[in-house]
Amino acid sequence: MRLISSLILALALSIGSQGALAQSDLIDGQVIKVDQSAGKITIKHGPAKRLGMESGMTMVYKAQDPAMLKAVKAGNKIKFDAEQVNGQYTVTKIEKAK
Ligand SMILES: [Cu+2]
Repeated sequence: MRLISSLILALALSIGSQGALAQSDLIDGQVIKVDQSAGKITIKHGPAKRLGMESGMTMVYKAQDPAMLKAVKAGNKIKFDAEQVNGQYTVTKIEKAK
C-alpha cells in the first residue's frame, strides 16, 4: 500500500514538473507560410534543444489541430511548442509573441 501511494506521488510530481517546463519553454519563431488546407505551417525558429535542434532553422511543421493555424499568418512573430508525433514534427501550441 505504501509503495502504491509513493508511486502515485512520484507520478503526480513528474506530471507537475512537465507542465511547468512546457509553459516556460516555448520556442521563439516567425511564421513564413501557413498552409491551412494541408494543416501545415512553415516556421523560422531559434534553437530548440528539446527537439534536438541545436541551431535555428526554417522548417515545416504539421499542426496538431489545423484550426490552430487560423490565429496566425505569414510574418507573425510567435512562440510555439512542438513534439515528434509518429516521426513528424508537430506543433502542439502556438501563440503570437507580444
Ligand atoms: Cu526546426
